[in-house]
Amino acid sequence: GQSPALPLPLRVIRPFPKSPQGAAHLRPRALPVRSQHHRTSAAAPPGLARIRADHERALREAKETLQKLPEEIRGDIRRDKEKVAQDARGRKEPAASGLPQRPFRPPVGAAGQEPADPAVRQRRAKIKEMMKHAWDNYKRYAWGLNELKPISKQGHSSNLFGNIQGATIVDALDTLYIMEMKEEFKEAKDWVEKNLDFNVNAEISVFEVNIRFVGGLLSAYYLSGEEIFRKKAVELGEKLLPAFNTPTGIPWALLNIKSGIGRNWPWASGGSSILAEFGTLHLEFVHLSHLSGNPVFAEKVMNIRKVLNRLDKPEGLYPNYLNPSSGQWGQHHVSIGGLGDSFYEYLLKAWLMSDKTDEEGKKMYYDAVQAIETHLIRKSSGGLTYIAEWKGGLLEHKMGHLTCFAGGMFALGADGAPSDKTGHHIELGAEIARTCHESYDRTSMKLGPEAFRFDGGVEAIATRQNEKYYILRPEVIETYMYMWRLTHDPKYRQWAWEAVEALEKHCRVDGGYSGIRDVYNNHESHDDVQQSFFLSETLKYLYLLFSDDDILPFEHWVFNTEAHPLPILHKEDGNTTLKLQYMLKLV
Ligand code: DMJ
Repeated sequence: GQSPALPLPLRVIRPFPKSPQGAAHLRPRALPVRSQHHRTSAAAPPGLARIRADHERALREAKETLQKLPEEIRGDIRRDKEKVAQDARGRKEPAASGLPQRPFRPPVGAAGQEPADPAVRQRRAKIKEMMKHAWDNYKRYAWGLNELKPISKQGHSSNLFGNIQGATIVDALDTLYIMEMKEEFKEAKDWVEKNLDFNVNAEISVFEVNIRFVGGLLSAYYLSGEEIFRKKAVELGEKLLPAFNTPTGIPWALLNIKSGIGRNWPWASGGSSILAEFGTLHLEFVHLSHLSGNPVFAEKVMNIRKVLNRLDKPEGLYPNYLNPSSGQWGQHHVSIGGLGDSFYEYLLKAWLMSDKTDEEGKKMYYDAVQAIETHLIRKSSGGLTYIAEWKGGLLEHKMGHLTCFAGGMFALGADGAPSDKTGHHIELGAEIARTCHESYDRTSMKLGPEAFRFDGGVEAIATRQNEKYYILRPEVIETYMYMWRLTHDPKYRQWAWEAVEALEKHCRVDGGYSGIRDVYNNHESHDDVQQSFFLSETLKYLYLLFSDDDILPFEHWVFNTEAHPLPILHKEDGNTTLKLQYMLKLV
């Protein structure tokens, strides 16, 4: 609505000559200024008279045109096209115009060599084929919508994104890029350019939109250098800012991005915000400041840390619920799975992404891991290490599929672990990987359940019907990827391949990939959803597992919690400018 009208007011009523050149060359150039005024001016000839006048003018212009040389006509057409394109650009990108110029640094390891070993190469090619199957079907049946229903072959909308559309496209961009699916990347980019619209009346999940849309756009920018992604990311980041308008600055979980009104999930303890949600904005928001030159994004997430650091933590643990008005904890439930998980992940990765200058993030991470080890990590009688949940001091001996990401996190953080604990943290990662592999191996389908228990005589098995589903989640494969990169133990590739075979056997259907309702059953009952994170995470981590380590190397990238790679802001690249140091509270 903010665009100036294109100068074509009379197009619909002008009788264009049916010349081979058509009418395009007659349009903006041929329209005298007066004719634009005809539309609104009181002096315009009414009704038939006006049509006749227009008709005569069109004939006159057509005659003039026919007297022109073909090159002149071609020149006119070119100029007209350029003008229309220019007008359209001016219309579409007003918010972006404020962004500072920024030289684009070519990314390190955005693509790599083919693996030398033919068997590995073949496996990698298979994973690319899976991506193609998922993408092609999304494109065929749900293009432009958020997700695909692969059985009913239609779009699936999740209320996490309100009516923001295109989650699968934005989530898949960087996977398409690193798999060198150039045509698909181009069509995804064109869609973003023409259709991705945040000017909608939508109540969205701040966390989900941040990790999938902001994260996806940031990665697409850092990989391809296409400005449209930077502009869209910053535009969306600005839309999320009103979520922080709470007495403490701890953001709301839900935000209407048109009205700027936020609220929390009605089920969350005493009106609380959720640790894993407000604690999983840091990486993206620091990059938004970095790319926009506007410190406000980084300030918002640094304030979250400040609030957390002022609070007492029971046994050094972070409860999952925090009230954004009072600044007090809600229920004392602690989890490294759902509701808590990526908060811990982002503490570690904030430190890594700052080129190990963010000492505060580092301390918070290693202190938290210490408390987790003491109070939550246990070993089953069968020798499996697991991470339990903590409810007001009592342990629930249950581990979620989501919790399995922690194996990769412990291994990734091993290098910086204090008091010579590097080997211990790698070992912890390996033990969690083994437990999570067991949770897959102990099902009929060799795919892991949503949650598994270590009580009532079972180990690594789901006992409740509503915990037996698998929705194409990535966490176990994610942990294999970190363990593979950091140890090169071939068992991780082996386990990942078992998962590929199970996905192909049970989740692949004609119309894409679907989740499974009960992985202990011999017959598939499909849930009919192809989650966008299957393309952004599961398939990307698999592809990296069967690639050499020089694709998205850890020295240069950290992955956000949706597997979107963000570059490390290296000191020697002049990235720790005063402003950035200020964001990270280093000055
Ligand atoms: C993804 O959106 C992210 O990995 C998030 O951290 C947790 N949930 C899904 C995948 O399971």
